[in-house]
Amino acid sequence: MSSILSSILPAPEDPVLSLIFGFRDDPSPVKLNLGAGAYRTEEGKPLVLDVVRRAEQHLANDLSKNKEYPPFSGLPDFNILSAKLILGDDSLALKEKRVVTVQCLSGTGSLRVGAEFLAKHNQQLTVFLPIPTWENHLSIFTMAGLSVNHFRYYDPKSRGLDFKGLLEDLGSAPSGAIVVLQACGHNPTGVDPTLEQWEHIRQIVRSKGLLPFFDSAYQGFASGSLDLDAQAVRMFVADGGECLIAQSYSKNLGLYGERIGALNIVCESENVARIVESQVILVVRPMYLCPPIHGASIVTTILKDSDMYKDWTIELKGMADRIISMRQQLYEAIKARGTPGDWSHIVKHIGMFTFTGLNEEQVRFIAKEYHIYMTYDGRISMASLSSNTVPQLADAIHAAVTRISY
Ligand code: PLA
Repeated sequence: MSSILSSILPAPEDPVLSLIFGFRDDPSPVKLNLGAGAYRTEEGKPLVLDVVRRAEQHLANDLSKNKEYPPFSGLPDFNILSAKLILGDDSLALKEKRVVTVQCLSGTGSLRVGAEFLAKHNQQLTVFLPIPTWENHLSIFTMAGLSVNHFRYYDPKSRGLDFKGLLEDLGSAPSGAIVVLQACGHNPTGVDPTLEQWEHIRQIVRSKGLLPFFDSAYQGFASGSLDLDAQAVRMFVADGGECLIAQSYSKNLGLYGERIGALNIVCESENVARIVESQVILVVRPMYLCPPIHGASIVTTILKDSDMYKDWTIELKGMADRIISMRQQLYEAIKARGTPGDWSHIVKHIGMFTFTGLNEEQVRFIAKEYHIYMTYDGRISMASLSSNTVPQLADAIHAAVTRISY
């Protein structure tokens, strides 16, 4: 009998996986993984928020809850509360009922459902991604059938925003094209536009008739404030124009494995929203019928209860502040070693990640000699560092920079 499966070629080597395997197979007791974008405590452990434990206990004790299928678009309360969280309680778009919200499999699932929807219904099938961006964006949009283009975002020289390049590239994008913008805590660079720069971006996006698709994976995790981190999104929604927003609760509620998030589509009228919702459901149903209920129930319990909500904001700020203090500690430690170069970008960057500026050779050297693992583009997760591991990383960076030239 001829085999179909045995003739399949292996997938190309994934740099992220080779990093994970490298870490896994390293026998060193001091090995440190800064490649994964997941929060760790000062003790290097994964964190389940207290408020999440409380919500889960509350759900377990509530015998009125059952395990029926939810609607295709997810739990209605979850959707309303999620839309309010990103758009603000007083959002005009919400009052005018022109926002469609669909519970999805976290940020990735929300992006994919949005991409499939746009591939089916948007006239212009080109999507513009920042250079660089979260690497999965490319596959998500390509696999949905959209054609991917890029716009300049990061300037390696200044280790900041290439604002001029960004405006030039968006200024020459074709009308109707989709533009992916990260709402805050840009992955992998840690570089966000200022509010003033966002306003310029908004003007160019609107004047060129582009469709903004926000990826909001880090709301509250960047600045420590849910409202501040939503400012860019709210600025676009306030002008009355259309946009899409993929929301994730992986980082801000630490619900990584629950796969809980939402896709919001802001339309120009209630009537359009109703039609859009009917079509989004046609994307969802053949893929996975309806989303899972547990993560959505946890989020709903917390967002509904003012005490739990308040406790969440405190725990969230605690995580964001710890990350910010890791930036300061790492910067001071590198400075104290007299490492050549300007390292102030470490404190200027925001969110979970920093683009260190280390090249691939330096990254490999650090893994081999110091047992510290990061992605080959030199990205480190600040959320995986602790006061104990900062000196180890500062030593490694110092050695890499002084022994291997840029
Ligand atoms: N959007 C951005 C910008 C992200 O960085 C990530 C996760 C997601 C969406 C998707 O996360 P979610 O589906 O859990 O909501 N990026 C991680 C994870 C943290 C990964 O790629 O494995 C990262 O390390 O880049």
